[in-house]
Amino acid sequence: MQEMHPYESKHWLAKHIKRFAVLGTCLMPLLLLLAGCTTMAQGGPPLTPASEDISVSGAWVRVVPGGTGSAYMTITNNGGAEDALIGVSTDIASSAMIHRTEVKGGVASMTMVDRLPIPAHGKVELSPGGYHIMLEGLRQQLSPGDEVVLRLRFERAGEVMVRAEVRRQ
Ligand SMILES: [Cu+2]
Repeated sequence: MQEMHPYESKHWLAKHIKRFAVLGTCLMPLLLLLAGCTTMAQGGPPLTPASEDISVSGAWVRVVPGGTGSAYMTITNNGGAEDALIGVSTDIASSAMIHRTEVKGGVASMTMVDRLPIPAHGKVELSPGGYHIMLEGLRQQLSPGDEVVLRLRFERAGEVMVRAEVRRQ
C-alpha cells in the first residue's frame, strides 16, 4: 500500500467521516422502525409513528356480524406537504381496504379508495357513514375491549403503526 503524507491521510479521514455521517442518517429511519417493531412484540407502550408529520388518534374497530369489521380514526398531517394514505394491512384480517360510504338516492354504497389525501396542516376523519378501513376475512374472534394493530402506509411518511380498540359503536 502506498504511504500517505500527513495531509493526505487527514483528508482521507475527513472524507470517510462524512461518508459515515451520511450512512448514519440513512439508517436512522430503519432503526426507528425496528425499535417500533420490538415495542409491539413486547406489547409495550403506545406505538410511535415513523414520522412526526403524521399522527393518528382515536382509532377503533367495529365488528360486524359475518366476519368483517371497520376501522375508524382521525389522521392528522402536521407537515407542510400533502401526504396520502395508500394502504393498510393487519395480522387480524386477510384484507384491509380503504372504503368510502356514499349515499345516493337514499341508498348507501361503498367504493374503494386507492389514495386518501391528507392535506398539509389538515386532518381527515374516518368515521361511520364516511371513510373507513374495511377489514375482511377476520382471522380471529374480536370482542369489545380487544386491541388490534393496524399498519398504515403513507406516500410520504411511510409505515405508521396504530393500536385500535374494538368497540361495539
Ligand atoms: Cu366498507
